[in-house]
Amino acid sequence: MKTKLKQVTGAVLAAGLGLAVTSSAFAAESLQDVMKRRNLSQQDLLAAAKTYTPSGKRDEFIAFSSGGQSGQIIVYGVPSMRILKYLAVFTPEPWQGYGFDEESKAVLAQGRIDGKDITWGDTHHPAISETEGQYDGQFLFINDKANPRLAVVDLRDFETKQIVVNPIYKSEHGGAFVTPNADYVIEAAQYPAPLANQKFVPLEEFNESYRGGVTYWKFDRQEGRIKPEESFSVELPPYSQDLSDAGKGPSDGWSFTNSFCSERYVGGIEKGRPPYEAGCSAKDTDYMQMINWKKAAELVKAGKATQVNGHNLITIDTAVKEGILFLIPEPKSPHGVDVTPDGKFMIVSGKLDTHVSVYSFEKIMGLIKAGKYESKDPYGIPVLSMKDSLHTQVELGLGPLHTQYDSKKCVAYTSLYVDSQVAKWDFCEGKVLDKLSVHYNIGHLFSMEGDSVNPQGKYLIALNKLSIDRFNPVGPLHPQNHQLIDISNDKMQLLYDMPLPLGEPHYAVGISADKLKPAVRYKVGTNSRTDSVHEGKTRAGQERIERDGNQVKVYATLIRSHITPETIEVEKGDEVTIYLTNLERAQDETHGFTVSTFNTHASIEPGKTVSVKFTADKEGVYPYYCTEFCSALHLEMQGYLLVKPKGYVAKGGSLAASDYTEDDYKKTLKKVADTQAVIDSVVGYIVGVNYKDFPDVVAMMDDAVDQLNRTKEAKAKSDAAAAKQDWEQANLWAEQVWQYQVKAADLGLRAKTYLEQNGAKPIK
Ligand code: K7E
Ligand code: CUA
Repeated sequence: MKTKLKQVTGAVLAAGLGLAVTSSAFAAESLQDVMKRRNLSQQDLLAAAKTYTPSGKRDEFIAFSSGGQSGQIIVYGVPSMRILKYLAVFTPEPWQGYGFDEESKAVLAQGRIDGKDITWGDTHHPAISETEGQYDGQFLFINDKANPRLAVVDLRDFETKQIVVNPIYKSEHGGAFVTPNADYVIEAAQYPAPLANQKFVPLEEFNESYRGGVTYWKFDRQEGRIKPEESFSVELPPYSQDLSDAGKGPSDGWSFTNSFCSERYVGGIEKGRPPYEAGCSAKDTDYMQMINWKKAAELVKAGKATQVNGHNLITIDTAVKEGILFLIPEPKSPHGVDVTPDGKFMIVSGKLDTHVSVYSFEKIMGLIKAGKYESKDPYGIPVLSMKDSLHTQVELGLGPLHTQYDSKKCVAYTSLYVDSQVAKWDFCEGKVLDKLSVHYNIGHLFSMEGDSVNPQGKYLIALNKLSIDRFNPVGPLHPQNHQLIDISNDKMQLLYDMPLPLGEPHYAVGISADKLKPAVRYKVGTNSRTDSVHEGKTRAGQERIERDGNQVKVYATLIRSHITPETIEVEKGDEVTIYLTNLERAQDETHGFTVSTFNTHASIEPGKTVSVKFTADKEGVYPYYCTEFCSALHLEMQGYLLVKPKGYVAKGGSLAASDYTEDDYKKTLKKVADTQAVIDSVVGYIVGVNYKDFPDVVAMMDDAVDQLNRTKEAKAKSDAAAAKQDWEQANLWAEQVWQYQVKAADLGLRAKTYLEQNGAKPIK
């Protein structure tokens, strides 16, 4: 039950009855008592103090974590580790109406491949849009490894706006990574395949006809959308491309992509061949693939790209001829490549090597300028000397994977998968500074804004896989474990374990909370998925049902606590579209909408217009209702869809009556008068302070005035009925007056509380 009801009824009662106060005779527990009872150490208390976030307090950072196989994104606060939201991206999610209303279905439909719906994703790497290399908090991108796709989330409303399908890959992994001004979003392939769609090529022709690549999706910040026609890819050999990163500072304009299985080994264990894992790690080195994407973009503009599946592709031959593609050996089966905040170094971790390798961009440029190549790979791509490209190599431990950066100069953190540790080290000097054991099999790790040019330090989070033994058992499939680590001091301190039960998160990013400025409502009539005015936008009083042949369009509105219209009559076989506009302006006055058994659901936040569509293919009576506990009379926020047989003729008759008396009517009038007194006192307070300085309060007051304005018509109807001594109608319309009052009082009390908590000042 929402507290609003309690507030209103409480206030109504308090006006007449006064309040009882309860007291307690129990002694309070001391900190020592609690430590003893819960078996906590001093160190535990210290950790608790660093992560505990008191009720009502907010987090300093917000993390966006991939949701792995859930195809979603998980949003949580740091350091509290409180989950705030799951963002529906590639997978239907009913709470948000995602995949159940027409607007979000249209977004999901952008992700269809070969004409088929794909209703899940394997999300790996979220990336926040950047301005000059710093997180700007405007957009979020994430990839789908399984079905090569990329999604755009707008952080103004935390909704997925666009899904683009990679036109040439069959899987991808090295995305999403943004260039320093988010001009491009990088997405690299993973498992090589023929680039032409639906083309069969036998595995025997792997070396000749299978390919990988890196795609650069052009992002239009103004529109908040990727422009596929201005995007392009650079073709790469059938080495399995892996993680990528964009250069910054001195290395801006370049991108770096690791590879594994540069052996180009093809397994076939069922035919007696050694498996992929053996053949793919036979050589000592794989290749880092360096691409000058700025020059590549110019080549595309100059018409030097070929078209594959209608997409711009710079072939390996063109890339080599134009001098925009180079290879550098790296220790075998590398995983992460992470450009340092100053853009001078690329740090590569080899899963099967105990070292991290720090490559010097300056040295590499020296080799390229001097034309000093060690060799060429089988596709004619120049290979630079690994030795001459390295700044240093540091032995960290077993299974280094990913690296993040601190606000302190030269300080990096690398995850050690096999050792289950985090290594803190200095990449300038090449020395280890500290090591911390984490729970188990750490994959990625992330520090706050730790892959930007301006890392914030303070916290590091370890993303552990396969969280055996850690939490209360919940069956053979375990949650994952995100571990919060304090990195503000020389020694790292483990603070907290958070189970994440929504797929396997790979990477996550953390941003200063004050950079996020999401809206609390939409402009009335907004289609949130296209950011434009919805064709079904409906204002109060414009509600209607239109029919054109068997097409029925319902223009409905929602406001506490009714849906207009309250009855929808259609015939069997009709195609029904219901446009739903939430007329509220107050924060969080969300309504939901569903019709029994038509597999449809919408979440309608203030101002939003969404539509649900279905064929009324069965006769019957189907209640519809609001699915969000939005108000005291939420359960009454209902209506009926009546699907009549074709050609049904009404039999006449009237709706059941309740026989209200004059007494009932008078009681209702008393209730109305009492509530009005509460409203008057609340309004007295609000207009006595500088409420106009608080936009949220102004919005609440707008809604409250709306509600009160409606009482006039209801009161006129009530008075007219009373004059005719029709106590039934007189009482019911008086009840409706009270409904409007209750909602106005509710808003008024919320506004008053808000003003009191936010330091409103009396006006003279
Ligand atoms: Cu799991 Cu970045 Cu996809 Cu490493 S990746 S762990
Ligand atoms: Cu609207 Cu419940």
